[in-house]
Amino acid sequence: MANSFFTTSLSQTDALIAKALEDEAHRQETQLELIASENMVSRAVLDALGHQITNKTLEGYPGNRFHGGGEFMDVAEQAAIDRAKELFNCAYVNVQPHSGTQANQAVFFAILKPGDRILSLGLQAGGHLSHGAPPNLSGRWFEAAHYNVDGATGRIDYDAVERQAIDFKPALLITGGSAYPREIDFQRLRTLADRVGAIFLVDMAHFAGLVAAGVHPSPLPHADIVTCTTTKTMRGPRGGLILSNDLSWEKKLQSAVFPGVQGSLHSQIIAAKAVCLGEALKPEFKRYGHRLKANAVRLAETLMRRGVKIVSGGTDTHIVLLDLSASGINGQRAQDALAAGHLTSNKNPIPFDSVKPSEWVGLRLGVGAVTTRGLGEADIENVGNMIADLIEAEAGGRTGIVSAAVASKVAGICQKYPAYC
Ligand code: DSN
Repeated sequence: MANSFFTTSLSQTDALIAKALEDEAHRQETQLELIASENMVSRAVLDALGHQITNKTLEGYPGNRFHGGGEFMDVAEQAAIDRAKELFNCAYVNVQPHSGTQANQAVFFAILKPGDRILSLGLQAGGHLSHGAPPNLSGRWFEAAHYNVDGATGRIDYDAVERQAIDFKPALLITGGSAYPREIDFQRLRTLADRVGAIFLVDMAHFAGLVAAGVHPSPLPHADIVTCTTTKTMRGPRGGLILSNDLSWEKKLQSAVFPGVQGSLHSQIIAAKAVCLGEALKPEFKRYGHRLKANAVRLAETLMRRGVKIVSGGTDTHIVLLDLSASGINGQRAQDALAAGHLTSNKNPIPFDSVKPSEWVGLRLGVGAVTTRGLGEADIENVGNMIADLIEAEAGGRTGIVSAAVASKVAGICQKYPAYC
């Protein structure tokens, strides 16, 4: 007789959580997701995430585990490693980090000592918390300084970074982040790292999918070590990767992930990473990458035509960062106004912004999820106009009327491009 523990569905056993998941699915189906760190995974990735391989406990690496019964998980993890190597054309990959932040933490554990110096892109300039920001472990255990963008161009001020690096002498130079919308001059930073004797780390969490699709320069020929997530533009499961072309780092990085900062691996996530990396090797992913870039450019151009200021005057990635300082509303009000029109986004600092989130005047948009959903440039232009309408309405105290009209248009787009249902 079947054991009901294994056969009873969630909806039959836990009404509260079943309803929360159902509501979330409905939210995703009926709203347009514009948060730059989000995307939508394939049904195949979802299948792996929900598989009973989640039961498998393993420590160590394929072929060298601390527990028995790992032969099938070895197949999945080795596939993830091999596919990532092929995709990013690199010699070393670790697919076990539970997140991008943990990937960075493992790199620090492998190559730094407490108190060592880190130089990274500042948070307000688009950097990431895990690159030495004061509230993060990396900011407490290391001495961190941050470089900035040029106030006029919104792009990294490489001359200033050079002066700062020569003066600060970091052990680790980091670039990449969460809200920097432009391509980065990896070669110039590589040369600088060599000049000051620093190790060079590129965190490509946001633009990894663009690199994989061949529509963005790869940091791998330049960086000592590269980290990324498999979410965002990679449109895979939540988790991180560490990559390198320099095999002299391999031993340190392997032991820094396990047993350094992590214990047993997340089996279902690694299986899903393998699926996502396999998808990214297919020609369709290249087409996706091209559409992603074209959609981001169209969104930036549409908003600028409507008088919305865009940090750096455009984008080279999937990110469009709005500067609302002249609009009369802050990032939170813009986020709420877009939410009323069923467009999901997040308030964000812009360069030289306040450190208080409640005062930020930026709004970060990303086109990863809507591009996966199928929206093309004409749809994105419509969405850009809706966003401009909502910002103007919020500034003029008319959000209610405008948001109802936008929500109705968004409903039409969502019906035209259904997701999982
Ligand atoms: N770093 C956060 C973001 O970019 O939204 C989470 O990935």
